[in-house]
Amino acid sequence: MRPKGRFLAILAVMASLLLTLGVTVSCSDDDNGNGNGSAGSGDLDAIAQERGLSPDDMRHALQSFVPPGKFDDYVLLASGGHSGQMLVIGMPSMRILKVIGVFTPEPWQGYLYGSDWGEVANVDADQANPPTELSWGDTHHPAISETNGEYDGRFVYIQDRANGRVGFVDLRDFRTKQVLAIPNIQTSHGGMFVTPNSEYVHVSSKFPEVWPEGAYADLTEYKEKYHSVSTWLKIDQTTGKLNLAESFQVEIPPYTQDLADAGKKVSDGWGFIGSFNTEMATGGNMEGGQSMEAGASKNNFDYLHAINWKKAEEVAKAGKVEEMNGIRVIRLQTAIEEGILYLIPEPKSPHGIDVDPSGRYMVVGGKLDPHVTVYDFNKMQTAIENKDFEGNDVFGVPILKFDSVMSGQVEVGAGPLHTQFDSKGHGYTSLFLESAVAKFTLGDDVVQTGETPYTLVDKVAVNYNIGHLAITEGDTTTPDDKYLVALNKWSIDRFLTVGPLHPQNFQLIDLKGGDGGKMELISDMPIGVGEPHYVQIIKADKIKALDVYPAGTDSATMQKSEFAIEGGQEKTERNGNTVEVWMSAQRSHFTPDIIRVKQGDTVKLHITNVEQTKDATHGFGIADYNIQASLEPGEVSNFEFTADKSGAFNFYCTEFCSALHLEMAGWLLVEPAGSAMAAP
Ligand code: K7E
Ligand code: CUA
Repeated sequence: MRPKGRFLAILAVMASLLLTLGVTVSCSDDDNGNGNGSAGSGDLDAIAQERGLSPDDMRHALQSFVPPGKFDDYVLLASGGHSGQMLVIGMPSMRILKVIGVFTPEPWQGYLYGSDWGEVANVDADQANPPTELSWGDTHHPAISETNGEYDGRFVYIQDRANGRVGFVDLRDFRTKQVLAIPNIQTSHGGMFVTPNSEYVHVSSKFPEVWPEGAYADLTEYKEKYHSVSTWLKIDQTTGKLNLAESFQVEIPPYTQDLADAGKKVSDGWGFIGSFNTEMATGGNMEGGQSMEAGASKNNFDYLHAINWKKAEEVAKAGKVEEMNGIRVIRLQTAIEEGILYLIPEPKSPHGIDVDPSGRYMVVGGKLDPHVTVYDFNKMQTAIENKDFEGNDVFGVPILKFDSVMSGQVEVGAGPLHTQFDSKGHGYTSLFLESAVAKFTLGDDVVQTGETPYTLVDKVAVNYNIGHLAITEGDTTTPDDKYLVALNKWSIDRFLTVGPLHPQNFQLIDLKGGDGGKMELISDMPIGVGEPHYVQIIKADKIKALDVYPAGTDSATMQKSEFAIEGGQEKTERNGNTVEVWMSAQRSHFTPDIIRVKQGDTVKLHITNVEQTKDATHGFGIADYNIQASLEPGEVSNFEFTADKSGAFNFYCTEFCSALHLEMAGWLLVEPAGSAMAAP
């Protein structure tokens, strides 16, 4: 049994916590509550006993609890993995606030269900793989826009690992505004990251692709015909959209490029990409060869790629590029000659590469090596100046000497993958094999706690098989040192069983301010979709989201829609075989509520939600036509479809908007072709 004294001590802590929140607490042990809303410690004791909660459980509950009606301090933007979505989660409560369709149709938002959102995904269609044919993506790494190295809460980008695309979500309304198929890339991994002033968002290839894009070449021609690139997509500062014409790519060797990160502060202007498979293995375990897994793990070192993007930008401006599929490409030879690309040896099947808040240290985890390797950007610059090379790779790219750029190695544990940082000179590395987070010190110029540089100082166990991890404001120049989230691939026995496909698990860890205190795991959050690879966590007050759209907004452009109407301006017009309807939606009716067309007509529908009341969202779904839209207050939605099926089709409001919501309905009457009846 638990000692009662410990319980009372915890209760006293809880009482003082509640008092600071302005809650009246009676501390008398025998006050069992009197029904007036104040809670006696005796109540808490009894509740804990009854529910089998330990003092630690109770403390953790208080650490992560956000009372009903109160807001979270942070917003966590998570990839949804192969669900193709993005998740918006409040922190520390870990309550899901929104699921955003990015590469996947999302009926709740009417995303890719007939309205003009279809255009979002269709613009910039890739030549080889038109995104229209794709209804899934593998969202990996979200990247929040930055100003001076700080998250600024304007935009977020996320890449599609599977199909080499990038999605842009506007944080004014948390909706996808652009899906761009990146030219000359088939699969992507290295990214997303934004440069410290959101000049560019970076994505590099995962596996190399045959060039010209879409051509065929056998794997025997891998070295010659398969190509990789590092892509720098220009961000329009007003709209957040990506502009291909002002973007550029740097060709890199056909290794398998992995995670990437942007330089910051002292290293601003550079980007870093890890790689594996410098062996250029192509598999073939049924063709007399080795599986990729074996072939790609032979070398003791792969290469960290260092790219001088500011120089690349100048070289692109100077026209030393090839125009390929709508983007300027700096070919590999040019990149070498202009000093844009350098390689740095990284040990044993490396994975993550992460740049610390000072911009001086680059940390690489080696999946098969218990160490993290820390490189020093200043040493790297000196080595480049002194041409301190150990030679060139087979493509002629200079390789810097490992010992000249390495600053320290720390034995952190089994299977190090990714690293985050606090503001006090610590790195936190996820240990996939060990299922733990290791905390260690960086170089002595950034360690602010008196601890010895390059030593392991703390470790916390997680459940189980952690991939990424993220710290509040983690990828900025000023991390918040408050919480860390462990993104675990397996949950095994942590939740009720819901079949063999177990949820993934986010675990919230208290960082104790990043100084002396031991890290502490405080809550679990099962994730019911995909594999949420990576997250970024931003202070909630940095996001300035709209409550309602300004009247008549086209949410795809965030401008006033040319089709916007006010109440009383509704109309229907016929032009040849096209019927165009300007409709309004308002609690609890559509006007007009009957649309009459002939089979085969083209129907153009413009629906304005004329309400300006918070949360007065309507939906618009038509039976049997696969059409569904979300009409948020002030929003205009446009549809164009062919009325190819005759019949009387009910349409209705799909959001429970009012007491008479069920009455908010109407008819699409499609008269059979050739019938004598005359639709207006
Ligand atoms: Cu390590 Cu795709 Cu970010 Cu996953 S990558 S873990
Ligand atoms: Cu409008 Cu329900």
